[in-house]
Amino acid sequence: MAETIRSTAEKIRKLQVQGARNVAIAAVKAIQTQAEQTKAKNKTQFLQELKEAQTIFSASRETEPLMRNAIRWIIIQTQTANTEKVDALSQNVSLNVSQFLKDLEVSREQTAEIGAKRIRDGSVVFTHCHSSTVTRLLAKAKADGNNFKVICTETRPAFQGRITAKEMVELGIETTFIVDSAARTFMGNVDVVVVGADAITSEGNVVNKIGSSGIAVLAHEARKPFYVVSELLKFDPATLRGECEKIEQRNSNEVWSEAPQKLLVCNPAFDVTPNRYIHGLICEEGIIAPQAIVEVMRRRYPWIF
Ligand code: RUB
Repeated sequence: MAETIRSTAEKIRKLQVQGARNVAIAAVKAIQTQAEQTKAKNKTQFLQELKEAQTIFSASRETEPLMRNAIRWIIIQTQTANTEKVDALSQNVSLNVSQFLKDLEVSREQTAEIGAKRIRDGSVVFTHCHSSTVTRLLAKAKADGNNFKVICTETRPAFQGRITAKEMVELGIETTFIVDSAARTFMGNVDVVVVGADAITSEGNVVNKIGSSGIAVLAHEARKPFYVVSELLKFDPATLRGECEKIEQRNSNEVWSEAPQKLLVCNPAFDVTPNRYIHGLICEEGIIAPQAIVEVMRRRYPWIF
């Protein structure tokens, strides 16, 4: 097993690489390096290496279908490649990884282009955690000449909201940083809520950073639109077959490292926002009802089934 696979998986596990998109990108790049340095003697061994990497990455963070889908796509391309030669297969993986990264970038640009139109001049935008897809959309809205304010949560326990806050300040967007539990206090002044996604289920429910579903309920109560901004490839096909998306449980030390012994500290990383609280899913296809996800995936990404 190439060292790069283990070390990248470790970085992902420790949140040194954060956010669904960055996680998937890091994993496929490591697979590209592994393929370039392969010691496999034939196609069977080459595929075996890819499958070992798949197992290691899938275990590094459980709630990351974009990473799983990306690796699966690379394996399918390798299985169906019309060659037995290891050199050619290695080159194939390299090309497929580059193609995947390019497509992911195009999806994000299309998503930003579409979603930026929902960020009106003079409005107040609420976001939670750090989603590179959301911050790209906000950067596009700003570049389009809209002046808007952002409210972002700190996002306990790992404070990923600070990454969003820094990015917003760098973009010159007036930003207010609040503790997670202040969300309801501020919701009345908000015009639109935008959050990212880690997983989208077959029912169109969305798994995102813990706290997202509570914010969705608050937005609903205050009659503010709650949008999810996400690449379609965060859809998890296993949910169509009846599996429930696994919710990663993180180390309790992240919440309270010196907690009294015998205290049970729970630290789920994500929660599920039911589709009824989601105004729309902003993705490369356009703004769609989250319930349309299976139909859209069948048309755009049939290999996923
Ligand atoms: C990050 C998080 C982000 C999504 C989407 O959680 O919940 O909203 O991953 O991010 P964590 P992106 O920090 O635990 O990975 O749009 O960048 O894929």
